[in-house]
Amino acid sequence: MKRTASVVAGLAVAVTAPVVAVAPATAATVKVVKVKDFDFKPSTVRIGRGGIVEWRFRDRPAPHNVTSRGAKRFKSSPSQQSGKYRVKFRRSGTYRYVCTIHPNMRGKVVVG
Ligand SMILES: [Cu+2]
Repeated sequence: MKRTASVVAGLAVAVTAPVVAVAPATAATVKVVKVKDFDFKPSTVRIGRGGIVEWRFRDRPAPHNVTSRGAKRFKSSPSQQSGKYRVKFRRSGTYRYVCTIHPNMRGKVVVG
């Protein structure tokens, strides 16, 4: 399935296991965050366990990234101008993240 392949591609840059997991053939909820106008829209996303957050980079030519704060749980390409990045959140909790290029760009994912 194309969706499964996309999730796996997102996992390639994941640092640790707890946040992401491959669950093939499961129709997981996907919530979209637009990366646009030097902001994450919406900046807070709530999702159930096992849900997927998909960041869509729409701020060309400005490059951005999605990098978890604190423990290194997820990290997109360091300088992304287009395309998307997906993370599957398996455990409950609040996951704060930032664009390391523009530290004022901050968001969070609330799982559970
Ligand atoms: Cu940025």
